[in-house]
Amino acid sequence: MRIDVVTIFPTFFDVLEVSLLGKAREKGLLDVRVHDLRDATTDRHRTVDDTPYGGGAGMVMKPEPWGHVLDGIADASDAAETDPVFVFPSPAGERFTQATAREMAHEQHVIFGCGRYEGIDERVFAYAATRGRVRLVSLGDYVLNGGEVAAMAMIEAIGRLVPGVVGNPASLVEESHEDGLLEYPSYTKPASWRGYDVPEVLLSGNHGRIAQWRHDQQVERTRERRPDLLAD
Ligand code: 6GU
Repeated sequence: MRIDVVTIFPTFFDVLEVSLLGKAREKGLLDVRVHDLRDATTDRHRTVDDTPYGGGAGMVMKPEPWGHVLDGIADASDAAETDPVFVFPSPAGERFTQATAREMAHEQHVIFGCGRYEGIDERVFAYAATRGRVRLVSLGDYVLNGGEVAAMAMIEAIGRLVPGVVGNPASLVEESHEDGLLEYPSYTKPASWRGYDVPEVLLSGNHGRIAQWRHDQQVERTRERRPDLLAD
């Protein structure tokens, strides 16, 4: 899977060199390329933003550098590939969920456009739609300073679902959100620790009872912590 990231803070993405995703890149499972938006500017000050038409607080990212860099990435795209998906992290986007991550893990090419300031000139999204599919995607109902941290979270959520990235695929199945419920609680040795005991059922060796208990725990936790998930 090919992932391009456009940002004015390319070093944010240095962390993608470590841990599971770093290994996946070494193995060639993920081809991640980070582009500095300022390299696509033409003025001496490498300007990427300007004041908003209509007035208001803050600055808006100018369309020209975005057009230039998105063209460069789309043109370099393998001609045989299906159209890329442009993902613009935005608190004004659709909600990013495990289902979104699963969909995107099937893509050949995802391009993340990280906005800063008050956002990106709206015409950039319309233009990107002529070069691929476009999605504005939000992590949740709170505001970050820019798309970088959100893109990183999405890249990790998507990347770990790409076949081969997580060593034991079975470990992806019983996670929170995979079946619409929160994960059941986990325990390891010792069976007794500082007065806290591992639930007896887990020591019973009765796999049917264990499965039932785990499922009950999932439902109970979900009802307590995330009743909205049960409503769906
Ligand atoms: Cl995707 N971007 C920004 N800037 N803030 C957010 C977000 C995204 N998701 C939640 N807050």
